[in-house]
Amino acid sequence: PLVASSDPSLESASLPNDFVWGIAASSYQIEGAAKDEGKGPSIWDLLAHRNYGSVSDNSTGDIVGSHYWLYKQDFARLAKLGVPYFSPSFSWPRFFPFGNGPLNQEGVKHYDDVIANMVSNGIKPAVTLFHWALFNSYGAWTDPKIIDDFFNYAKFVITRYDAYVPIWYTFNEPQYCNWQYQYYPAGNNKGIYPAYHNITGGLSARIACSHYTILAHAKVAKWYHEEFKGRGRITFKNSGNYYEGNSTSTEDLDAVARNYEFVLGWFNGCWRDGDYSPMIKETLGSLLPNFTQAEKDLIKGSCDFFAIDAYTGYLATAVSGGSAACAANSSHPAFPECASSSSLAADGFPLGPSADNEMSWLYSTPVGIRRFLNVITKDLFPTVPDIVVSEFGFAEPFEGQQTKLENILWDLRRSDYYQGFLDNILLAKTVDRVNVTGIFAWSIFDNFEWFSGNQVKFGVQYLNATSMERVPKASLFQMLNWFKTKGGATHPGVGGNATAAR
Ligand code: PNW
Repeated sequence: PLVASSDPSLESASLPNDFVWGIAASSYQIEGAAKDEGKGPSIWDLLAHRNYGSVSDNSTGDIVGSHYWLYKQDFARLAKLGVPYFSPSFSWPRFFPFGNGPLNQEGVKHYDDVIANMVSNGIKPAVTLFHWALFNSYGAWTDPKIIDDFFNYAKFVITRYDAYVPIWYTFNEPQYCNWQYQYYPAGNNKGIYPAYHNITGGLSARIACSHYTILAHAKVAKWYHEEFKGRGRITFKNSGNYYEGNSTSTEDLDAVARNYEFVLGWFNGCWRDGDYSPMIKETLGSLLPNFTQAEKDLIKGSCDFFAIDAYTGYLATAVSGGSAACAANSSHPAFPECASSSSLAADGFPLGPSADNEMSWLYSTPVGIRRFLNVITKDLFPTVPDIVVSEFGFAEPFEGQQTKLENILWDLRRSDYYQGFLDNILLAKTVDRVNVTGIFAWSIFDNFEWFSGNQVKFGVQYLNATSMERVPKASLFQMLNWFKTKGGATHPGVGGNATAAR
């Protein structure tokens, strides 16, 4: 039911030339060079190496595509192809190997060159400060001490590169320190975000991690707004998906609302009154820490636009016993979300074509994205001025699972997903009048996919992990052609200079 069909209004629809688009990635997932040039160990280095078995194929991010060494080639190709934006993340332990101690000059020099090279290739950076690359010797995001460490790192990076970076994201998907499925069933305490592999997780850790993440974002954003007024924009990347009721029963609609509040409402006080959503406060009661009035003032207004990594859509169903009963009982297994979601429709069929087998959460549901943008900007957070889809993407089978390279390069399921997704973004903008101002495809080439390692391929380029060669897939040309037809930002040509001003 969420699969795209052709829409006559697409014929004439087009994008303005300030519509931001490009490709996204994250440091640990593409850089490799894990032990090189003074970088400290991050939680993912530790997890992949020490908690053997955590990553399903036992692979690590030690090498991946060696973007750390090959960024010049990567940017030259993006420039040739006419991609106007690239959204990488920087690795905190490359700047501060021990989180908060001495600065690593080799890391600084590296990112100086990365920014300079992007600029000279005419590519605008949209930089994420924290995409789960974190040195951790204490409780990470469950310890309030990290707020100042993050602030220190963020201040350094933003001060150094702000002249070249129009978009800053403090955090990638803070929802990940929180999401229920990372911590249940009990015993699965290998959450990626706060280095839970050595901390006993559970609800109190989720609550602490969310709390300090929100405060750290707000602190950085406030400083940025004061220091660099009018230069660029700052926000964080949400993770969230579209929900529709499995039926129109009050209980199922309540499950939709609970899903939205516990995923998006938890973190987005910046668009409301600086506080947690009333539903969260009511459900968690005294388990939830309070923000002081000064903190609420800091949080409110700390986001310049709404960014969301939105990949797919689900049907929401009330949990057994009912959401209200669950919310009143903190020992209920589904507490505090008290909602469940499914990617199967009532007839038992998936809502859309499914992705690679390890990505059980990912279905191609492009109509969902159109509706989701409407829900976020009109119902949930009406004060949002504009929304950027900071990641979308689709996984396909890997070599070995599907041995023919030609089938990997001729990635028809991904191409179909891209077409439907982009069309529905355009419809949301032109027909529904949602102010969507940008979109980033995940990812530049086949990356290290966290717990799925090398078994899941999201790239718009195939990566030959032996030769390091990148080969464009059909979906990349599909996206480029789509923007050629529909408009959006264009690449300005090469020749900029990012060293003079520093
Ligand atoms: C994003 N979901 O995570 C991350 O930002 C990337 O690092 C990652 O590689 C990419 O998506 C693909 O997985 C998500 O369950 C993980 O809806 C899971 C979900 C959404 C985003």
